Amino acid sequence: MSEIKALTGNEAIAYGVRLARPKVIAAYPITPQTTIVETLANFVADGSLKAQFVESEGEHGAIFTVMSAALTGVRVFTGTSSQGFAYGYEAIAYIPGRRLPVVMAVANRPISSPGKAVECDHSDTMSGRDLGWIQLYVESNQEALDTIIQAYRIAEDQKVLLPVMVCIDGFYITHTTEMVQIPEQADVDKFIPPYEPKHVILDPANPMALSGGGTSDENMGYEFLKNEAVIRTGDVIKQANDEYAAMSGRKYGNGLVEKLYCDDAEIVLVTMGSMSGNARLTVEQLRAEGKKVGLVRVRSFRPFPKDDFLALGKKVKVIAVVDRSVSRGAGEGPCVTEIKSALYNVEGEKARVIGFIAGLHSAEILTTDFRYMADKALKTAATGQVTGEIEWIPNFEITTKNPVPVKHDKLLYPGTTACPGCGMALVVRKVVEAFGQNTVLVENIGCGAWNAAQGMGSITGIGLAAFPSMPLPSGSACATGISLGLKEKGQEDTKVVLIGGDGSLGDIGFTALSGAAERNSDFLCVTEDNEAYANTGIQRSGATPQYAWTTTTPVGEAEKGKSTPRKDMPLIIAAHRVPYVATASLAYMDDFMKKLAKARQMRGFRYIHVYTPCPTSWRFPPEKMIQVSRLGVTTGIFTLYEIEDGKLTITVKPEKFKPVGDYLKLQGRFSHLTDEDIEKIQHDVDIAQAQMYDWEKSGLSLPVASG
Ligand SMILES: Cc1ncc(C[n+]2csc(CCOP(=O)(O)OP(=O)(O)O)c2C)c(N)n1
Ligand code: SF4
Ligand SMILES: [Mg+2]
Repeated sequence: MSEIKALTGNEAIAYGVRLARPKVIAAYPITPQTTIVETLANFVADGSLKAQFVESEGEHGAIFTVMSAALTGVRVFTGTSSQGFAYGYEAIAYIPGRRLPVVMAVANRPISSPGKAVECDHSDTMSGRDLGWIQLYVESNQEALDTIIQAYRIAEDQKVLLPVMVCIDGFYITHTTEMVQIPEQADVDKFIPPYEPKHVILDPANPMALSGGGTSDENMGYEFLKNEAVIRTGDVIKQANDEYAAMSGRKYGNGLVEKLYCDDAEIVLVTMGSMSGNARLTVEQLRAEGKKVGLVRVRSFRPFPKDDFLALGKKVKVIAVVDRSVSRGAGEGPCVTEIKSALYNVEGEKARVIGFIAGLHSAEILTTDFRYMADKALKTAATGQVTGEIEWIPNFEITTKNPVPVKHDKLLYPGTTACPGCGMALVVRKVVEAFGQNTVLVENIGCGAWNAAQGMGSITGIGLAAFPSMPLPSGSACATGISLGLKEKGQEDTKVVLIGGDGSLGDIGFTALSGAAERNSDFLCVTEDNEAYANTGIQRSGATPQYAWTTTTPVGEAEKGKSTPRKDMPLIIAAHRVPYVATASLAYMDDFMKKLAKARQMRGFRYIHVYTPCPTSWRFPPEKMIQVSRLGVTTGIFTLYEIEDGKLTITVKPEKFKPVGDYLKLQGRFSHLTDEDIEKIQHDVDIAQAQMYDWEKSGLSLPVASG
């Protein structure tokens, strides 16, 4: 008997993925996709999914990892959203040309415009609609699960061999709970038998090299074939939909579009994704009032169901299309453009096409809005006149206000939106105190920017010139640009400080950080190390210590927290031979302030790494923040030091080290450790401490790169 469970849309996706039995999964957390990855991590940890699970350093890496695993002939899965889609774009664009059946779930969310963009619309996936991916947009949690399974069937079909994006509306679907029927594993195994590609590209038994070249003519030929394959996929999607219906009893229209009351309709509304529920309700109400209104939900945007709209365009008077994204400059949404283009060459009577841009950044599309749209379409049908071909709806605030300078009377204001006991707010405050007014503060997205310094310039936060939401991978590049711009303007006295998390600076943004260090760019970088991606819900980062529980390094039958030791960022930066590297702790504030003052006086690239315990992720009571910080140092887990000219000075030397258990046992993230595990950690810490003290005593400096 198949099971029925209450699942969020993201969990439904993860259940679908587990049923498909992929061999390699790689992903990077981003709201609102994160819980897909977390659920899959749990499946791997509890042994119910046998797959290699890669917690990647960013989306670029995650998507290239699954692409490359697919090159060896195994089934793969990844997922992303918004900025992650943008950051992974090179990899996303690479895959269709290699004809690899990668399946990727995308939790639809806008790509950042000036304001915050943690909402829902289709502008992320729409920006990749022409790359050669199949794009399926779903309406419900059940359809999300079913479509993931169908996606493998479609992608792996010999007539297709293309990647498939399963697009689910962020928050509306990803985070709402519905009853979902989970198909039987045996049925799914029959529907998508093990992936056995007829050609494995990277196979030593049959060596071949993927050409990066080709003549212009040959390459144009490949483009032709790719385009043909996407178009051809329409029939495969239909067949998969029919056969899935035979297996599960669930059918989604003809696979490409789902129609309601279209046979005798005078006008039809066209929708995509979660908005279709309100549209359906409105159409039912209008029908009850005797109005000849129909609904078409576009499920497959690529391939676009041109034939369905050709047929419809000959039957109905008006097609009213609702787009949840906009082709800026074209003045309309991508779906309306497709439908107009499909109908352009139709001879004789054909439907008029009108469009609505709605629901951007999660603006609600209510039944009253759909009623308004349907009324407009009915009026157009009655008069034959199109007035206002494209309309933005519902009402929104036109944000054309001129910026009004805010009068600041303080550098620091009380209050923060961080969790109680968060160390980050303290770090930001101490940096501002030490650096003063003539400073530009750059903050990478993460808890520090969103929480610790949130409200800058209003009643909480700080009153400095600041850019508090630099894209996760690029804070160091942005700080470089700001410092060079100020120099060109003769404002060399203005200091630039970049604050970011261990995840942003150490993983996804490490390339830019290393570049800035190697160039000796003129700014201070402060890393707030809370040993996790806290802002997205406590996933593992490169700085997460071995054995620690996080949502992507769970503790289960098959796993015991993170399996590898933490990345030592300050020492890696020191290897760049920059003017100044230091570590700091919130329990040793004098030491931290001295280091900030020293870094302020210097020029070039300076780096301070602050161990910043996070009560929420590390699972200890907020009032113990300073105690945990202090124990981190007195047990020898963290060493407080400075490195100048490659030489190490330890700045805080506990008289006698305490046992590491005192530190570990205060934190829930280590609660699964046995006495034996703790002994092993003690052994590692003893060695690391001895090495640091020996290095200082030797007076030796870090080797300089030759050449
Ligand atoms: C390209 C990209 N991918 C993913 C995200 C989602 N994201 C926002 S904050 C964050 C975690 C950052 O971790 P860290 O730098 O350690 O900061 P913390 O929240 O722990 O302070 C992630 C993964 C993003 N903003 N951009
Ligand atoms: S999750 Fe941790 S780092 Fe983020 S605001 Fe809360 S305590 Fe601070
Ligand atoms: Mg962090």
